[in-house]
Amino acid sequence: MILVGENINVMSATIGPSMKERNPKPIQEMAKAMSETGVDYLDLNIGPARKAGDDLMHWLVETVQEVSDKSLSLDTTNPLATEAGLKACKGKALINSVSLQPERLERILPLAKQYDADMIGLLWGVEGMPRDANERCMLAVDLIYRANEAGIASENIWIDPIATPVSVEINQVKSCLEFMSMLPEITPECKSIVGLSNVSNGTPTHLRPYLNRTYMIMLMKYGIYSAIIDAFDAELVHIARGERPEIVSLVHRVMDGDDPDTASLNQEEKEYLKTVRVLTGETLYSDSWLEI
Ligand code: THG
Repeated sequence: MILVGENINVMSATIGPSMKERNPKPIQEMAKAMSETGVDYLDLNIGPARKAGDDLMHWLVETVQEVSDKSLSLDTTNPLATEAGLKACKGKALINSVSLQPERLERILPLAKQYDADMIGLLWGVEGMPRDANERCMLAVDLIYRANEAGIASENIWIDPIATPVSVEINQVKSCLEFMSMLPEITPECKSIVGLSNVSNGTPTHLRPYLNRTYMIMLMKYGIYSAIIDAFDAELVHIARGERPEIVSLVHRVMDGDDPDTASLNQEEKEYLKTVRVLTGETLYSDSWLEI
């Protein structure tokens, strides 16, 4: 799997102010630390960056490239900032969060073509969030058609069905997964990506990794190509690298309807079992799901 580290983002308590002050040190330290975790891409998330976003993204790309050779993902809704980032990127860039608003597509698709960049097609439509797997399919078809029309090959498109917090709406967690099982039929060429931390948003910080890791394993059953992750979750990276096949196999068996005897499971296996039951909707989410 391809892993995109999410930690350089404007919402972060240390990175946000460093971006604002153009203070390179905390950002370069973060980029160096992330580069050692085994992620493939660094996501540079500057948010909407309405004011001087182009200056910020240009500075950020150069600042990160001084200390890291990782590929970069440009995450902003400001198209001027995207273009400034594309100009500064040494390698093939990934343009993040290309949603289906016509004005956004009009600006971004020609940039993706011009700079020969990959793009993340975010399944966010004119009416906002898709409600189920079918709406995601319709948005995906629409997005791929428009991108192809603009000269972008399907293999350069990474489809993101948008993961949502398990504590808010379990049906959306299920739809995102269901969509992933349908994607190869819609388009065998396109790649896929999911922001795993979205799933655990709003849950207790120390428990987030359980949800992120288990959801990734569930998505792996349907051949997910890549994930946006907390680069410092070393266990998540191990799993993605195929180093925990027995845990992956347990989760997949449970998804197929297997009901293992809990007495035969160790502590870690029990935790995965409880978490997969929450993410399939069989158990209602509560902050104490691991203790029940
Ligand atoms: N899909 C795509 N792009 C995305 C997302 C997605 N970009 C943004 C987001 N989702 C992925 N990035 C993050 C970044 C940080 C967090 C979650 C997702 C996060 N941060 C901690 C918090 O808010 O509590 C800590 C922040 C800090 O470092 O202080 O959870 O789905 N295409």
